[in-house]
Amino acid sequence: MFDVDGTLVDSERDGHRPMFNAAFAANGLPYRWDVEEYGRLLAITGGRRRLAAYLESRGHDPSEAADLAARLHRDKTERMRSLVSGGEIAARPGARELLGELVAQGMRLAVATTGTRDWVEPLLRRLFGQDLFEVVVTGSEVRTLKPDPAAYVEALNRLGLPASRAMAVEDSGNGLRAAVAAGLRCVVVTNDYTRHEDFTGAAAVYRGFAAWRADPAAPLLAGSR
Ligand code: XBP
Ligand code: MG
Repeated sequence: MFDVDGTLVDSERDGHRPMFNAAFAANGLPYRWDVEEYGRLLAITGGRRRLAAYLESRGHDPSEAADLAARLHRDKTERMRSLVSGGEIAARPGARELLGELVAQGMRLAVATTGTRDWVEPLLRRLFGQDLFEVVVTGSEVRTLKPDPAAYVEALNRLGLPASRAMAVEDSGNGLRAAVAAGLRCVVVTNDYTRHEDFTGAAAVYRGFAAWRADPAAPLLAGSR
């Protein structure tokens, strides 16, 4: 069960972040998130929640912040869809190869993300094909986002599997906590934004898919334990 943002794709710094900034600009707002500030804001999962929390921190009252965040997020989601359809978001190196190896071993694949379905679905279709993932649960279908386990619980339900028969792959501490709270073992594949986070409880931590695939003790490639 794979996370998307930061895991299958490096989508945050040069994908979502500039699209949030374009939405600010198009709506006449002076805010711009640089690489560093966006990294701190990633602690709040979900683009709309992230926007609302930020707007409140900039002095917008909570109900105005919620409305404005919803409007900005719709705008940003459209921009993200265009980025995806323009082929601007690539798979992380080695991700496609790993997925192919897992399928060849007869594993069933799923996605559990807090991202919005409107851009997640076209992205997965474009990068990995229509039918690779048997189940795709996005942030649009669950009430609570990671680190809450809801997306993983829903994905397990749709797969019809207990957590003991599945495994999660994540890039972040929030994602790891969501997976562990759902009872899943979790491999972490870090990226520049997450490599210093606390991954206590992970089954393994790798810097990338190449490192994972090269590791003879790799938990999934070695079969389920
Ligand atoms: C990803 C998120 C998402 C993206 C932006 O977390 O938190 O909110 O940053 O996408 P994870 P949306 O990788 O743990 O799923 O704007 O569509 O929410
Ligand atoms: Mg992630």
